[in-house]
Amino acid sequence: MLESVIDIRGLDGSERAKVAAREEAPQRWSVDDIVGLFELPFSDLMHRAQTVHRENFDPNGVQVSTLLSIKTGGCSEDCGYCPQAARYHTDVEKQDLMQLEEVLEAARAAKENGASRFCMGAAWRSPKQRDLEPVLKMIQEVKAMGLETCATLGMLKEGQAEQLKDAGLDYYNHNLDTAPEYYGDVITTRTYQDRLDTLERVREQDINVCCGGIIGMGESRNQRAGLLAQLANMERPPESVPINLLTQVEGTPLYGIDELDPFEFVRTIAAARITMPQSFVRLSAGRQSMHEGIQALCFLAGANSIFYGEKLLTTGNPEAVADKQLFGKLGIHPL
Ligand code: SAM
Ligand code: DTB
Ligand code: SF4
Repeated sequence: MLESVIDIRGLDGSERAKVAAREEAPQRWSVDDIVGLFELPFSDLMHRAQTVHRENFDPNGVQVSTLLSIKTGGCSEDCGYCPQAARYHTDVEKQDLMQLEEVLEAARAAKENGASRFCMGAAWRSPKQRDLEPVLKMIQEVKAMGLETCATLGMLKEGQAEQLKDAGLDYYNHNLDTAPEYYGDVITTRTYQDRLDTLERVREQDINVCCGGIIGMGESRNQRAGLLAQLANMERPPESVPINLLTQVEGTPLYGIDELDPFEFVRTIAAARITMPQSFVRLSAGRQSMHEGIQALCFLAGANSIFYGEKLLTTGNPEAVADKQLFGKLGIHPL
């Protein structure tokens, strides 16, 4: 291989590390390779993640998205983590599809607060054509405000991704959630393959893919690595990879499960950064319960995107002022 004949004698430490990281990077990540990353001493893992991060991104820039739940609750699916599933008894109040003007008002506020992307989420298994049409209008108008647009509406049928593309959609979020072998323990009303099919439809239309998962659902380390292997080995890895820490909501089956050690979450972010060097890795749900120090470690591990604003879809997120202060303390600037 060409890289193996590079003479590293004249390089300084960080340059040598870059060459080493390039040489080590396999084309395809096996689950065992990724478990190997998780097993590294914490400092070594962080160093590798930082090296990869600095080769590919401005290390102090973080992309900022704001989420809005445009249709809430009453969902027919059985995702074991989700407060919006109709079958679980949670405090979420069902709300029909929002009116265009209300959505635009929220998008305007998000833009004023510094968000560059506006993500609209709907608690649907899959959008019906009569539901999709008003959403297409929302996408067109939000885009016209100069914001990037993202939507997460469930599974897409033939032709729906094309309509979203024509409306100006920049990103479609659809998560794999966990490793294939743990998936059936969490969701039974749709398959892993259904998710891959939707992602394929999004890709075919050249819409950017936002796809990640949830950590802390009782999965093993092997399964965390298995989720990352699925993402990293895609023909084109997702442009955006949300790593959510499970937000436990009373009434959902996963409520009360053992909490994940925060360092394991940081390790997952670092492994995502190393295996998907050019993707934005989003430190997604779970920040409200996370100490600032752990969030700082996540940024150090290569997370470079967050959700900003007091609410995610139905659960809380840190106060905007607190995030501004954190960015200030860490010298991070929004992208
Ligand atoms: N209904 C659509 C779907 O499932 O694709 C879109 C909305 S759904 C709420 C979007 C994603 O939010 C889920 O795939 C899941 O990864 C994440 N999510 C939902 N509830 C969560 C929770 N309690 N903690 C962390 N992430 C969660
Ligand atoms: C993603 O991966 N995380 C966001 C977004 N995509 C849609 C959603 C997190 C939801 C957390 C639970 C809630 O607020 O209902
Ligand atoms: Fe419905 Fe999406 Fe929640 Fe699953 S994650 S129950 S599909 S809203």
